[in-house]
Amino acid sequence: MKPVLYTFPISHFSEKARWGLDIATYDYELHPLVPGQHVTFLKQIVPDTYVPILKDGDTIIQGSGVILDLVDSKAFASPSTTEEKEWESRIDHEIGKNLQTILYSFILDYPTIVGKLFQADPPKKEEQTIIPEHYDLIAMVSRRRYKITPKNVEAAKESFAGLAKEMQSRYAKSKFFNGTSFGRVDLTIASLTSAFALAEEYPGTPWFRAVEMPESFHAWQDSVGMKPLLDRVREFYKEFRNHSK
Ligand SMILES: N[C@@H](CCC(=O)N[C@@H](CS)C(=O)NCC(=O)O)C(=O)O
Repeated sequence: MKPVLYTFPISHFSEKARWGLDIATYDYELHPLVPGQHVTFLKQIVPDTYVPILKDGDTIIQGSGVILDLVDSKAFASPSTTEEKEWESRIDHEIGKNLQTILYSFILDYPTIVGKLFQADPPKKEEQTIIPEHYDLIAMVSRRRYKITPKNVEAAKESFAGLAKEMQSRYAKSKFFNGTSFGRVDLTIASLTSAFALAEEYPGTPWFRAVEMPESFHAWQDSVGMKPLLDRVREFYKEFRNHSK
Protein backbone atom coordinates (compact mmCIF):
# COMPACT_ATOMS: atom_id res chain seq x y z
CA MET A 1 0.00 0.00 0.00
CA LYS A 2 1.19 3.51 -0.81
CA PRO A 3 1.93 6.03 1.94
CA VAL A 4 -1.07 8.29 2.62
CA LEU A 5 -0.87 12.08 3.03
CA TYR A 6 -3.68 13.47 5.21
CA THR A 7 -4.47 17.12 4.49
CA PHE A 8 -7.21 19.75 4.49
CA PRO A 9 -7.90 21.16 1.02
CA ILE A 10 -7.18 24.74 2.14
CA SER A 11 -4.39 24.03 4.63
CA HIS A 12 -1.24 25.93 3.70
CA PHE A 13 0.97 23.66 5.83
CA SER A 14 -0.54 20.69 3.97
CA GLU A 15 0.28 22.42 0.70
CA LYS A 16 3.89 22.84 1.84
CA ALA A 17 4.25 19.10 2.50
CA ARG A 18 2.33 18.12 -0.62
CA TRP A 19 4.44 20.35 -2.88
CA GLY A 20 7.60 18.86 -1.33
CA LEU A 21 6.40 15.32 -2.02
CA ASP A 22 5.24 16.24 -5.51
CA ILE A 23 8.46 17.98 -6.54
CA ALA A 24 10.44 14.99 -5.24
CA THR A 25 8.10 12.70 -7.24
CA TYR A 26 7.33 10.76 -4.05
CA ASP A 27 4.50 8.31 -4.64
CA TYR A 28 1.59 8.69 -2.20
CA GLU A 29 -2.20 8.72 -1.93
CA LEU A 30 -3.83 12.02 -1.05
CA HIS A 31 -6.49 11.83 1.68
CA PRO A 32 -8.13 15.22 2.24
CA LEU A 33 -10.08 15.58 5.49
CA VAL A 34 -12.87 17.98 6.40
CA PRO A 35 -11.77 20.37 9.19
CA GLY A 36 -13.88 19.74 12.28
CA GLN A 37 -14.55 16.14 11.29
CA HIS A 38 -10.79 15.50 11.26
CA VAL A 39 -10.50 15.29 15.05
CA THR A 40 -12.41 12.03 15.57
CA PHE A 41 -10.63 10.43 12.62
CA LEU A 42 -7.08 11.54 13.48
CA LYS A 43 -7.42 10.77 17.20
CA GLN A 44 -7.17 7.12 16.23
CA ILE A 45 -3.62 7.63 14.93
CA VAL A 46 -2.06 10.71 16.61
CA PRO A 47 -2.42 12.51 19.98
CA ASP A 48 -2.36 16.03 18.47
CA THR A 49 -4.78 16.17 15.59
CA TYR A 50 -3.21 18.54 13.08
CA VAL A 51 -2.37 17.97 9.42
CA PRO A 52 -0.28 17.31 7.35
CA ILE A 53 0.36 13.71 8.32
CA LEU A 54 2.17 11.15 6.19
CA LYS A 55 1.31 7.57 7.17
CA ASP A 56 3.38 4.77 5.73
CA GLY A 57 2.18 1.52 7.29
CA ASP A 58 2.79 1.98 11.03
CA THR A 59 5.17 4.90 10.51
CA ILE A 60 3.62 8.30 11.06
CA ILE A 61 5.28 11.59 10.23
CA GLN A 62 3.39 14.70 11.30
CA GLY A 63 4.16 18.30 10.32
CA SER A 64 5.29 19.93 7.10
CA GLY A 65 8.95 20.35 8.13
CA VAL A 66 9.57 16.69 8.97
CA ILE A 67 7.75 15.58 5.84
CA LEU A 68 10.01 17.90 3.81
CA ASP A 69 13.06 16.44 5.60
CA LEU A 70 12.08 13.04 4.24
CA VAL A 71 12.36 14.20 0.62
CA ASP A 72 14.77 17.15 0.94
CA SER A 73 17.62 15.59 -1.05
CA LYS A 74 15.32 14.69 -3.97
CA ALA A 75 13.20 17.85 -3.86
CA PHE A 76 15.94 20.43 -4.24
CA ALA A 77 19.06 20.82 -6.37
CA SER A 78 21.28 20.68 -3.30
CA PRO A 79 20.50 19.65 0.30
CA SER A 80 18.98 22.47 2.34
CA THR A 81 21.43 24.23 4.65
CA THR A 82 20.96 24.89 8.36
CA GLU A 83 20.42 28.56 7.50
CA GLU A 84 17.62 27.66 5.07
CA LYS A 85 15.96 25.48 7.72
CA GLU A 86 16.16 28.30 10.24
CA TRP A 87 14.45 30.61 7.76
CA GLU A 88 11.83 27.95 7.10
CA SER A 89 11.08 27.81 10.80
CA ARG A 90 10.79 31.60 10.98
CA ILE A 91 8.42 31.66 8.01
CA ASP A 92 6.36 28.80 9.52
CA HIS A 93 5.79 30.87 12.63
CA GLU A 94 5.66 34.46 11.45
CA ILE A 95 3.78 33.83 8.19
CA GLY A 96 2.16 30.38 8.52
CA LYS A 97 0.99 30.38 12.12
CA ASN A 98 0.15 34.09 12.16
CA LEU A 99 -1.91 33.70 9.02
CA GLN A 100 -4.15 31.17 10.77
CA THR A 101 -4.86 33.73 13.51
CA ILE A 102 -5.41 36.52 10.98
CA LEU A 103 -7.51 34.59 8.44
CA TYR A 104 -9.86 33.04 11.00
CA SER A 105 -10.26 36.39 12.77
CA PHE A 106 -11.75 37.71 9.53
CA ILE A 107 -13.96 34.76 8.57
CA LEU A 108 -15.26 32.98 11.66
CA ASP A 109 -18.22 35.37 11.86
CA TYR A 110 -19.26 34.20 8.36
CA PRO A 111 -20.42 30.56 8.51
CA THR A 112 -21.15 30.57 4.77
CA ILE A 113 -17.53 31.46 3.93
CA VAL A 114 -16.13 28.88 6.35
CA GLY A 115 -18.63 26.28 5.09
CA LYS A 116 -17.35 26.63 1.54
CA LEU A 117 -13.67 26.72 2.51
CA PHE A 118 -14.11 23.55 4.58
CA GLN A 119 -15.85 21.58 1.81
CA ALA A 120 -14.15 18.34 0.77
CA ASP A 121 -14.74 18.91 -2.95
CA PRO A 122 -13.97 22.12 -4.80
CA PRO A 123 -17.00 24.38 -4.28
CA LYS A 124 -18.63 26.59 -6.89
CA LYS A 125 -19.35 30.26 -6.27
CA GLU A 126 -23.00 29.94 -7.27
CA GLU A 127 -23.60 26.79 -5.20
CA GLN A 128 -25.48 27.12 -1.94
CA THR A 129 -23.25 26.65 1.07
CA ILE A 130 -23.80 23.87 3.54
CA ILE A 131 -23.07 25.35 6.96
CA PRO A 132 -21.02 22.82 8.94
CA GLU A 133 -22.90 21.00 11.69
CA HIS A 134 -22.19 22.40 15.17
CA TYR A 135 -20.76 25.56 13.63
CA ASP A 136 -20.72 27.47 16.93
CA LEU A 137 -18.57 24.78 18.47
CA ILE A 138 -16.19 24.75 15.48
CA ALA A 139 -15.88 28.54 15.71
CA MET A 140 -15.20 28.38 19.44
CA VAL A 141 -12.55 25.67 19.10
CA SER A 142 -10.90 27.54 16.20
CA ARG A 143 -10.78 30.76 18.22
CA ARG A 144 -8.99 28.88 20.97
CA ARG A 145 -6.73 26.82 18.68
CA TYR A 146 -5.59 29.86 16.70
CA LYS A 147 -5.44 32.18 19.73
CA ILE A 148 -7.89 34.71 18.33
CA THR A 149 -8.05 37.65 20.69
CA PRO A 150 -7.86 41.31 19.58
CA LYS A 151 -4.35 41.62 21.06
CA ASN A 152 -3.04 38.46 19.37
CA VAL A 153 -4.58 39.35 16.03
CA GLU A 154 -2.86 42.75 16.07
CA ALA A 155 0.49 41.16 17.01
CA ALA A 156 0.05 38.50 14.31
CA LYS A 157 -0.67 41.14 11.65
CA GLU A 158 2.40 43.13 12.63
CA SER A 159 4.71 40.12 12.64
CA PHE A 160 3.27 38.78 9.35
CA ALA A 161 3.70 42.12 7.56
CA GLY A 162 7.24 42.57 8.91
CA LEU A 163 8.49 39.26 7.55
CA ALA A 164 6.54 39.56 4.28
CA LYS A 165 8.32 42.87 3.65
CA GLU A 166 11.69 41.41 4.61
CA MET A 167 11.22 38.49 2.20
CA GLN A 168 10.10 40.90 -0.48
CA SER A 169 13.37 42.87 -0.19
CA ARG A 170 15.38 39.63 -0.37
CA TYR A 171 13.55 38.60 -3.53
CA ALA A 172 14.13 42.03 -5.08
CA LYS A 173 17.84 41.13 -5.10
CA SER A 174 17.69 37.51 -6.20
CA LYS A 175 15.12 35.25 -7.83
CA PHE A 176 15.81 32.43 -5.40
CA PHE A 177 16.35 32.85 -1.68
CA ASN A 178 19.60 30.83 -1.77
CA GLY A 179 20.78 32.73 -4.84
CA THR A 180 21.08 29.72 -7.13
CA SER A 181 18.06 27.43 -7.36
CA PHE A 182 14.51 26.81 -6.14
CA GLY A 183 14.95 25.73 -2.54
CA ARG A 184 13.26 25.02 0.73
CA VAL A 185 12.74 28.66 1.70
CA ASP A 186 11.16 29.43 -1.69
CA LEU A 187 8.79 26.47 -1.36
CA THR A 188 7.92 27.45 2.22
CA ILE A 189 7.12 31.11 1.55
CA ALA A 190 5.21 30.21 -1.63
CA SER A 191 3.02 27.55 -0.06
CA LEU A 192 2.34 29.55 3.10
CA THR A 193 1.20 32.59 1.10
CA SER A 194 -0.63 30.53 -1.54
CA ALA A 195 -4.05 31.73 -0.33
CA PHE A 196 -3.06 35.28 -1.31
CA ALA A 197 -1.21 34.53 -4.55
CA LEU A 198 -3.96 32.16 -5.77
CA ALA A 199 -1.81 30.77 -8.55
CA GLU A 200 -3.62 28.56 -11.04
CA GLU A 201 -1.29 25.68 -10.12
CA TYR A 202 -2.15 25.90 -6.39
CA PRO A 203 -4.64 23.09 -5.66
CA GLY A 204 -6.50 25.23 -3.07
CA THR A 205 -7.28 28.08 -5.48
CA PRO A 206 -10.81 26.82 -6.42
CA TRP A 207 -11.87 26.99 -2.74
CA PHE A 208 -10.70 30.59 -2.28
CA ARG A 209 -12.14 31.64 -5.64
CA ALA A 210 -15.55 30.28 -4.63
CA VAL A 211 -15.95 32.66 -1.69
CA GLU A 212 -16.39 36.39 -1.37
CA MET A 213 -13.96 37.32 1.38
CA PRO A 214 -15.01 40.21 3.66
CA GLU A 215 -13.98 43.67 2.47
CA SER A 216 -11.96 44.11 5.67
CA PHE A 217 -9.79 41.16 4.68
CA HIS A 218 -8.96 42.68 1.29
CA ALA A 219 -8.27 46.04 2.90
CA TRP A 220 -5.83 44.42 5.33
CA GLN A 221 -4.13 42.44 2.54
CA ASP A 222 -3.70 45.64 0.48
CA SER A 223 -2.28 47.43 3.50
CA VAL A 224 0.54 44.87 3.76
CA GLY A 225 1.76 45.88 0.28
CA MET A 226 3.13 42.51 -0.79
CA LYS A 227 2.34 42.47 -4.50
CA PRO A 228 5.96 41.92 -5.65
CA LEU A 229 6.27 39.00 -3.23
CA LEU A 230 3.04 37.44 -4.51
CA ASP A 231 4.18 37.92 -8.12
CA ARG A 232 7.32 35.93 -7.27
CA VAL A 233 5.17 33.26 -5.57
CA ARG A 234 3.05 32.94 -8.72
CA GLU A 235 6.26 32.57 -10.76
CA PHE A 236 7.40 29.77 -8.44
CA TYR A 237 4.05 28.03 -8.84
CA LYS A 238 4.18 28.31 -12.61
CA GLU A 239 7.72 26.96 -12.85
CA PHE A 240 7.90 24.43 -10.05
CA ARG A 241 4.42 23.24 -8.97
CA ASN A 242 4.19 20.66 -11.66
CA HIS A 243 3.29 17.32 -10.09
CA SER A 244 0.04 18.15 -8.36
CA LYS A 245 -2.29 15.17 -7.81
N1 LIG B 1 3.76 23.15 12.48
C1 LIG B 1 2.76 22.40 11.75
C2 LIG B 1 1.49 23.23 11.69
C3 LIG B 1 0.32 22.45 11.11
C4 LIG B 1 -1.02 23.17 11.26
O1 LIG B 1 -1.14 24.22 11.90
N2 LIG B 1 -2.06 22.59 10.63
C5 LIG B 1 -3.40 23.13 10.66
C6 LIG B 1 -3.93 23.31 9.23
S1 LIG B 1 -2.99 24.49 8.33
C7 LIG B 1 -4.34 22.14 11.34
O2 LIG B 1 -4.24 20.95 11.14
N3 LIG B 1 -5.31 22.66 12.13
C8 LIG B 1 -6.31 21.86 12.78
C9 LIG B 1 -5.93 21.46 14.17
O3 LIG B 1 -4.89 21.94 14.67
O4 LIG B 1 -6.69 20.67 14.76
C10 LIG B 1 3.31 22.08 10.35
O5 LIG B 1 4.36 22.60 9.96
O6 LIG B 1 2.72 21.24 9.66
